[in-house]
Amino acid sequence: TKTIREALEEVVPRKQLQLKQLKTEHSQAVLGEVTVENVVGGMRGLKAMLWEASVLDPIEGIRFHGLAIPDCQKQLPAAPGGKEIIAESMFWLLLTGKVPTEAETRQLSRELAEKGDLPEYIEKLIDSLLARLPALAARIYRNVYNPGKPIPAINKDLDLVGNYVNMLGFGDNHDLTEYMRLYIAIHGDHEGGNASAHTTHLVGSTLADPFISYSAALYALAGPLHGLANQEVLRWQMNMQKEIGDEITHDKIKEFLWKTLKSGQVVPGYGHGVLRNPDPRFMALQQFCESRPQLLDDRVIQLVRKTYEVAPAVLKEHGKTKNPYPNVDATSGCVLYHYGLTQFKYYTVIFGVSRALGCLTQLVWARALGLPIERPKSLSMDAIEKLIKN
Ligand code: FAM
Repeated sequence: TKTIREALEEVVPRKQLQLKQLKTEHSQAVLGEVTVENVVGGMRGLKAMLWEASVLDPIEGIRFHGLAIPDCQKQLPAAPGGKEIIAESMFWLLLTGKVPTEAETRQLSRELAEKGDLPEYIEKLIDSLLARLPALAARIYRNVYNPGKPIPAINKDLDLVGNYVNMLGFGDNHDLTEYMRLYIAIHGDHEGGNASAHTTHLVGSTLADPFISYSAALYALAGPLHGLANQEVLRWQMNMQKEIGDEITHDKIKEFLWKTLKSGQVVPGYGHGVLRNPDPRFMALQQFCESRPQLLDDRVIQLVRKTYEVAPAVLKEHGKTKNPYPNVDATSGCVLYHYGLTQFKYYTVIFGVSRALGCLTQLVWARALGLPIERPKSLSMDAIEKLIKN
């Protein structure tokens, strides 16, 4: 059984060599062209960033080192007594590119639980942040919503998310624990260009420490077009429920969707900067609901499902968004709500605990490969016009 350090040590020299070869043999190779649309359109589509752990295909969705979410669900070890992927097995895959064995996963759980004896260069990057993040996020939750109640100590025999749910005060809810394991594993990374990942990378490229780099990312995650969307979705769904009453019909949902769009708002949970199909993370969370009859009886969960049946056609007719399909946020909050984690404001914090997996993985790689400070060239509109004329 390898430790995560040993697994990483095997990969680092190979990747360092790969980067060296790219730099020496192919540094002038052209990867694409830069158009005015790229520059004025938020850099969408511009291939301008190195990111190792995941690649987002517009149609198939996210792949972690080539593995799609259903592959991860088949191959990555779950918690003892559980079925869903856990953060540790996902983190191992993201960091090393390899599927860990069950024993390696358990060992990483224990190392994190004990804030283990990791070597110094990755200790700073992984152990000091990743292992403590659930406890920190749980303390915030308990202080804000349940002040005065004691927080249970970390159980060294439990996985990271098992401990997190326990500290949040829901440890006896096995289904919520399993949901959170799946949620946190599949939100772990989504390529490098999304706002939070890119922020970590940019700030980290100044050699700011991981706490500062990831704190900056959380501010990006807090925007309603990014991580805050998951709480916005639930608020919006509940307003819809209030307005349309007990009898949920496709026509009533359609009417509500049009009302949202005509008021100039976006439909939260729909659309994406890269994806052009229903998000496989949305599908994985929907499948979780379908395997549990009590979730299917929940009215908000039914409303999410029914909205999915009509929203893509409405958004196509509206004609603006390039992707009329749901992203993961369209469904993630309603299941938390069902299980009693009803404080919307906290949902983006859970996303933040999860996204640390991918962002910190890339920080490790940025350090291991000695990537330079990020510094793209900016252009004024006058400069763009001059370049076009030439
Ligand atoms: N409802 C209505 N209009 C939408 C829309 C939606 N869900 N998504 C995009 N549009 C509009 C968009 O506002 C833009 O309009 P203008 O031309 O008037 O500016 C037009 O369609 C083209 O946008 P796009 O190229 O399809 O999307 P972008 O790449 O600019 O933006 C998102 C991507 C995700 C910011 C956008 O789809 C959105 O605002 N969605 C709703 C918020 C949301 O669910 N965010 C969560 C994203 C999630 F993946 C995450 O980060 N967790």
